[in-house]
Amino acid sequence: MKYIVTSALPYANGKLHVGHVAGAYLPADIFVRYLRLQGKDVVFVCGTDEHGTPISISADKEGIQPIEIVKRYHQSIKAAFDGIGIEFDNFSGTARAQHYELSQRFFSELYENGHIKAKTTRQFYCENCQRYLPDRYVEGTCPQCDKAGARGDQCDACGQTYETTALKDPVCKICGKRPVIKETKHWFILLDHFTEQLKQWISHKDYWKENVRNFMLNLLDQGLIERSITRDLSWGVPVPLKEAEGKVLYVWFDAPIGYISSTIEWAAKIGKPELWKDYWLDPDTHLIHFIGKDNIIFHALIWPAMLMGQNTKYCLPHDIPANEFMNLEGDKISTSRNWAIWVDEFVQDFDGEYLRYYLAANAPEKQDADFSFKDFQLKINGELNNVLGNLAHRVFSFAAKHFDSQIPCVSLDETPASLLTEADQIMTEIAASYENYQVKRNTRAIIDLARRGNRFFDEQKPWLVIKTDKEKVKQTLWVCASLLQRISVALSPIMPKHMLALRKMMSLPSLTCWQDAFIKQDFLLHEFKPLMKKIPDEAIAAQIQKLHSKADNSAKKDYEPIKAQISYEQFAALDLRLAKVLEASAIPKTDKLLKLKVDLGFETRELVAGIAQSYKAEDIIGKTVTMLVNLQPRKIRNTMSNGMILAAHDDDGLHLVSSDGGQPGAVVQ
Ligand code: B3M
Ligand code: ZN
Repeated sequence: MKYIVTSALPYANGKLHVGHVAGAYLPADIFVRYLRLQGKDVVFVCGTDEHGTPISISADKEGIQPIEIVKRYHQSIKAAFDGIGIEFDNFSGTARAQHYELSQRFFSELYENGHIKAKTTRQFYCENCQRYLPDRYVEGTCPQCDKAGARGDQCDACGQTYETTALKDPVCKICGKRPVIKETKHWFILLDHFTEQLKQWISHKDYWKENVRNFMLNLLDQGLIERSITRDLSWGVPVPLKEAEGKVLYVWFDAPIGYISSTIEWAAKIGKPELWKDYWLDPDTHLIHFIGKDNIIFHALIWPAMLMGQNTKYCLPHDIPANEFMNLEGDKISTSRNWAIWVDEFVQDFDGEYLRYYLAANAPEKQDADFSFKDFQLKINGELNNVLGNLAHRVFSFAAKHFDSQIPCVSLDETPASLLTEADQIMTEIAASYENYQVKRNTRAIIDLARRGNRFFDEQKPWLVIKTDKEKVKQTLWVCASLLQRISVALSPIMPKHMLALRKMMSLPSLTCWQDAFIKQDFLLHEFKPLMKKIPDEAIAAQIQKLHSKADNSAKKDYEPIKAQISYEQFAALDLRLAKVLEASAIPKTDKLLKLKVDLGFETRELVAGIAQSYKAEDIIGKTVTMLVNLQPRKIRNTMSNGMILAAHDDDGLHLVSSDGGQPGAVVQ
């Protein structure tokens, strides 16, 4: 049996935070590692979702092309996955040529098979920007809950989706003007064509998570409606129809196709370009989509319908484990308020596998979970260190002291033998939980195994018995080491590197399969060092402080108070000019100051500018900037500074106010 395991494609529009990881990525990675231990044939794919209005809006704001935003975040997201050991077989992106081609083929086949129809619709249109305003390009008041800040397609406050034109008090996100309503043609997928097939398909899915299955049954009950799958945008996969020029496929139409195009890319990369077909074109393949709960409708309804409408017979999703959300310190994670823990920063401060363990132990499987730094510390110190690390330490150091680091396999009396029998039962339960995506339960079961080992060690009192019955102590040590051997397998999907280290310390070969847990053998200890490290209180206090100060800073940004009013005369007293930077050099022994020579047309001047933390000298030579030329000269570090250049500052640092044309000396007013 083959498996295709996927994780929702993260938008290439921001960094990865712990909430993302907890929902769609870590559970998938753990599942794949487990399947591989069971010898299953799995391909694990993902990639960035590179279309959609948030990306083109970010690009508009920065004055760059969407592909630049995409490249930036694709890299950053990939690095974050590497940092926490999430290892896809392929991590692609949806702006690649073969993804375009496949997405267009999906559209064309649905179209030719009569599952798509065109309709004239009403859309917001900004006359100032001369463009339609799909989805997030327009903002207004929610027609359902009356809260401001609702988007064109959805209100984040109440979670409702609605017809864009229902939005009250709409404004264009680009220029802030009020848009008009204009007609435009769009293409819709006729979901009701698939009602019977979907009902039939879902009737066999009694093993699905309840939230996903009920959601689907509910939708099917209500009756399926047609959904628009095109947009008036320039960034996206062009709609492959002559009459649809200038329109692109809706991001949610092309995104799931990315699962297939990523697999195609993988097959080509490993030199077996046809291999993807063995997975996707086999109806028995277990296609498993790990997602967050907000993506259920797309994966459980629209995507299967898209697959059903193709001539090519792709396999359909076998299971869709959708997770709930993760909050942070009791509050919803919010990237705009900077209330988030970014994975790349976190792994600078802590071992990435500690994060994996914590997110697994606290997985939002059945309900929303909360990330709390104190709880993180408690789990790492209290469970990994005090229970698991402690068991390894006491067993290994005892064996080093009394048995020359050898723990030979011995035959067991009833009590130690029954401990291993129980352990093997727990191992069976652990395997079953991995199969059902219940990683939270497994962290408990595994720590419980270690706890049993500690209890057994305590009860057997080897430090006393060693004086009278060496053989009995050998049994104690071998049983505890055998528990550690089982743990080195059971915990490896969650903490692969640490478990590899544990196996090395016991001279066990690298893992090949789940059965490695049960091989009876002698253990020879090899350079053992502490398996886990404790997280000190200061480290946690520093994280909590960092989190709050980042959030405060981002909140402040919104409320920078306006200074007292001034008269026009006061403003006119400022003599602002364009100035071209001729020379720039760092001032020695300072890290903020640059010495500049600028051309003002009528003269050149020297001045000192406090911009060195954001600009290198060579970055600004040749730039035309804005300068206050009638400011009293001032001596700074032995240089007479004759004027001041203007810069804006925000969280990212300083940004020189430069001009897009004009001669040096020109008056700015
Ligand atoms: N990019 C949405 C999300 O991250 C999305 C998933 C696509 S999966 C095909 O919520
Ligand atoms: Zn506009």
